Amino acid sequence: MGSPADRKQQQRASFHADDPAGGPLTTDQGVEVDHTDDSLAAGERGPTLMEDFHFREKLTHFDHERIPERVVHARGAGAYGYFEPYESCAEFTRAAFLQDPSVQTPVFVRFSTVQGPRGSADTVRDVRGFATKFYTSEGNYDLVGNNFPVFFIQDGIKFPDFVHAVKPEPHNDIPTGASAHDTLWDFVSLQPETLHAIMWLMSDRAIPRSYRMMQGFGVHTFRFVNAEGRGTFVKFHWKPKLGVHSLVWDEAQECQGRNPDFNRGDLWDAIEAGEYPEWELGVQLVPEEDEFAFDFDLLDATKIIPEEQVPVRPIGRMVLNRNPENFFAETEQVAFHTANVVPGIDFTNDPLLQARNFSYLDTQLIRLGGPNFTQIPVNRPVAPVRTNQRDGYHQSAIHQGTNYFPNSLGGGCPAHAGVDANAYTHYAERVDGAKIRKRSESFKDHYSQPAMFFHSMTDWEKQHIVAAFRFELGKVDAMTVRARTVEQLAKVDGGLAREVARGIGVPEPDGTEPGTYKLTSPALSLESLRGDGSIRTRQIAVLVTDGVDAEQVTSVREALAAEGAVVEALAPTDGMVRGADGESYAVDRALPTVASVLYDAVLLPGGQDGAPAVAKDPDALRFVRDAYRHGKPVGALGSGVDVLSALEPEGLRLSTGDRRTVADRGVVTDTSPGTPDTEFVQAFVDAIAAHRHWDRPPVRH
Ligand code: HDE
Repeated sequence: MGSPADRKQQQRASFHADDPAGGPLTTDQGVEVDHTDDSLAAGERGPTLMEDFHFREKLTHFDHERIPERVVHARGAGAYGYFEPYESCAEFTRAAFLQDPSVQTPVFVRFSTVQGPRGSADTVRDVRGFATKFYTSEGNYDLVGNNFPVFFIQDGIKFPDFVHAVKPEPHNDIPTGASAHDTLWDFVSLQPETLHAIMWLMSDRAIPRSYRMMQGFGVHTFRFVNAEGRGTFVKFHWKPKLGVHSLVWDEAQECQGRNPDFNRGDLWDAIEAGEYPEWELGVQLVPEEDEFAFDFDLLDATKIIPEEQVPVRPIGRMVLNRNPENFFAETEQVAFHTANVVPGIDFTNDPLLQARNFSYLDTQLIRLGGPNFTQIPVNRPVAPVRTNQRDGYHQSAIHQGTNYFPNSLGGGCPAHAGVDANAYTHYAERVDGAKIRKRSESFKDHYSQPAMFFHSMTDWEKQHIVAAFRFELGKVDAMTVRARTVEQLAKVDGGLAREVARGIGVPEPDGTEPGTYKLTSPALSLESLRGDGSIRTRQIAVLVTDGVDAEQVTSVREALAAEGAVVEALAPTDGMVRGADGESYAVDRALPTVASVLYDAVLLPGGQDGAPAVAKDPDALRFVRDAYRHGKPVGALGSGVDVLSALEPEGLRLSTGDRRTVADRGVVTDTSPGTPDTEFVQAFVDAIAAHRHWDRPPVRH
């Protein structure tokens, strides 16, 4: 435990509860208990006695186990790790954790969905939270971001309205984890500032394949301040090493039932397997004198600074390498707050950020039951804490000495930090204005950036957006709301609005024609975010049954595993299958317990004497069909290729008779029997690295 990043782990270990293996069961008072299966009663069939203190304590504690869930972002998963800068950022900020590449700062990150309650499914269409707590040597810094760079509203006073609209409807608490309902779209159609974030919500960014494969954004313009007191505007970006990858909507929906913990489990499993997820932290820096150099307002959180205009400069990397030990103690009780800043990082007057700086502390007081939540292990800074704050619910510190300032009786301690110390000083921004309740004129353009987002998409991304709008609005009962939303879309792009209108039974509007908004930002397309191109941690299913060519399976399996993929053999029943060579081979999972939506690709090996290995199993056929329809790579070898004829109704046309490797839009085949050559393996690996094959007809989006 030598590295600085271990400081948090050492502190955390000191809070471990006593080892239950170390002695018998006790009460909360430490009294040993010899019997916890029957309550103390007056006679064999008699009433329970009040004096059964063990029973009362056990039940009472249980009755109070739940705390309020987060009002938004209730469902989440967290992990510990570290951050290290690439080089000193002293030119822009004096933040200690951004100075020295040899210093690792411990972090805790919590990913989340927003709309659904704690028990809702992971793969819903939603924004994902990406909140990072840096336990720096100067105190905790929280970067509480999302996986979209823009937000739905411009002023925090609208947050309760927006959240009420998107949350389940008040009369029946429906729908769970979904935005496809009347109140959200009613709000959107009346509040055009939502449109930019709505475009992101309708895009594939809202259904990430993995928390490990999504970007994070600080959203607001923040301010760096260097040692000389010079300020620089800054936007924060997290970029995942594995690239940004998404699910297909049809798949995301099925996944909600097949594995509601799809994203949470994926993060947990990767960390347990030593496949530590990694992100690069980047910053867009804008000198103060360029504050008004843009055709939007830097204080408006519904706008991005296109990367082509201000490049993202990489400044460090974060690795998550440790799962929490107790979900409630750590992931549930972690308390983020946008106002947790350290010297060198400051705010701007973004009215959304200003509201957040109030809301996060306020919400922890109700959620965690009082002002001492900073003493909870996951929230404790590793920097020393010396305050005059005292008492309150759940106080666990035994404070010594005086509790006021100034004092002489306590030796004047804790004293003010000296002038040379690294105390936080607020950026001395000059502020002058009349008290008014009015949205700034510079916040008024609600259409050009949604248009830029849409126009920056590839054709397949645009198709997915249209399909998402049709799905969501198709679930809205009020036709007036559907029509009004389409009218808003028409102000973004006439073609988009008409396409959507055609799918939802409302009149096709005129509207903004191509060319009105010229700006594009290629960096917004998923095509530009492929990551390192590796297939590490991708889940590959190999469908096997008795008579399978086991040698074939073993050779591909080894080759894929060498690339870091996770390969599982799935058979109609669990246990063993008998290979064509007469040997027994272990099955990883029984087909009825899994589904194609839980894997990234599927391989169909050949069978004995040319017999297809899986053809007769309906689960296997459905597996292959779903994988194909969702654009996933499909590999087939020898007689396994015959199984693909089941995909002809889906539009697959195989070039038959070819014995060598043929790779066509993610379908990779080799009809020759026996061990495949490296050409096949490479083609299959490339198909997996490409993630999905959108050009395949007619993939169900
Ligand atoms: Fe939040 N948000 N938010 N938010 N938010 C909360 O704080 C709020 C906003 C974000 O994993 C709450 O501890 C207001 C933007 C994340 O624990 C609450 C406004 C962004 C998380 C709250 C916003 C976020 C929260 C609920 C508009 C992206 C989960 C529980 C002014 C930059 C943190 C809690 C975690 C959580 C308020 C807008 C991200 C109520 C008032 C913009 C990732 O305080």
